Amino acid sequence: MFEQAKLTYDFNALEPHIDELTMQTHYGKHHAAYTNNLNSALERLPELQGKSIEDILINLDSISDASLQKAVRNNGGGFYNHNLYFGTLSPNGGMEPQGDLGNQIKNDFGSFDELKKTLTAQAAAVFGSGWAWLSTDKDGKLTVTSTPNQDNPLMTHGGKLTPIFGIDVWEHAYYLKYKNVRADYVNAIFNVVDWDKVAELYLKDK
Ligand code: MN3
Repeated sequence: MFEQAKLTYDFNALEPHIDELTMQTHYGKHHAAYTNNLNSALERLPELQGKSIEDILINLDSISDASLQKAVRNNGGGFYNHNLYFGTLSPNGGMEPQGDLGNQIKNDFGSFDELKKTLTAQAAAVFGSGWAWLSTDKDGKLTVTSTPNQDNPLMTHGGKLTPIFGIDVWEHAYYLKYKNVRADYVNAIFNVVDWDKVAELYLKDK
């Protein structure tokens, strides 16, 4: 049984950048539904019992039943992606990345501002629902990509990339406050990114 990671802040804590009602709905309804639906699908896949979500998502092809594979892809992706998303936001965020992550960003993108531009452009370019990602490989090199739906870099790169930060650009992430203006939401989210947390994930996963 997978469980949603507990939020370390209140639903209203990310105001005004992410509004309370969006957080309630996003965490309390959307993320909860992905988690429940993942657990339901896994009840029919006893061979996956005890495996980590990362392992399951990297090896989706091992699920031979096409509809179950799709259910695990969509809901397992939704479960994992939102744990990462909510876990890297914080009312105390918005600072610049420091330490090894800060140095690697300068190395791979030139500056933190350039990384933000690249992530923002990827987020804007997603047609329909999806995500923009910052990922690391085993050598610590950083890459920005995007995926449709609830896919993520674990799936698209067969475990060679591990996401350490993702921007959810599904309309449910921003529509209540920002309506159709995705760009304003993407700009605002940088005020609440906990780069210390992202740096922790970077050191763990590189
Ligand atoms: Mn979402």
